[in-house]
Amino acid sequence: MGIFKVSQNAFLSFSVSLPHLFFCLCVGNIPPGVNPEAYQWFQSVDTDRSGFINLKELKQALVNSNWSSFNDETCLMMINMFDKTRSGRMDLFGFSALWDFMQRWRAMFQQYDRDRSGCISGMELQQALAQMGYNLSPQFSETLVQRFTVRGARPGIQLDRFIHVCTQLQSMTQVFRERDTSMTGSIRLSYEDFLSGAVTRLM
Ligand SMILES: [Ca+2]
Ligand SMILES: [Ca+2]
Repeated sequence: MGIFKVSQNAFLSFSVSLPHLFFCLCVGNIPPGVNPEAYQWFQSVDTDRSGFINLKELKQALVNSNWSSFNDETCLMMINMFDKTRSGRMDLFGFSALWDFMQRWRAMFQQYDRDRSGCISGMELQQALAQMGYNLSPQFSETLVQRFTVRGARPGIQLDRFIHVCTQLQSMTQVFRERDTSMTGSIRLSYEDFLSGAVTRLM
């Protein structure tokens, strides 16, 4: 499954490891705490050589398994998550953290795409959410798939929207848990509390 247009071979060979020669050549420039492969990917994605990755550069670098570009919402969400400088773009350190984040979600996507169709069906999403610890109905998963299927495509969620959906679910669940102090599974919210939770947590 392709994920990145740029340096795709390097990405796919992650588990095989890159030639030692490359690491010997570039390892001296890599700051501590930055993944060497993230460092290499950063050089490819930072096309204007600004030292930062902006939304446009990120969007050009990320692809789904059907070769469609990542959607704007997911790219923006990821930049917001890893923009440590609060400047609307990622530096090398934020980008390295994004690399780890992408590795984890990509592996989960492949694990839960049980029929290897390249997208997550309602049933696959239901199994994924159950294994992630969510107690949600199959109907809820079907609703999510309908909501996040690209218009005109067959039902299913691509990697970008899978990451978006799961990250938003995590975030909203956290809002709920913070208020469900007695862990009863239900909370009372004022209208403005509800809106505040949505506004501050939905990225
Ligand atoms: Ca740049
Ligand atoms: Ca599938």
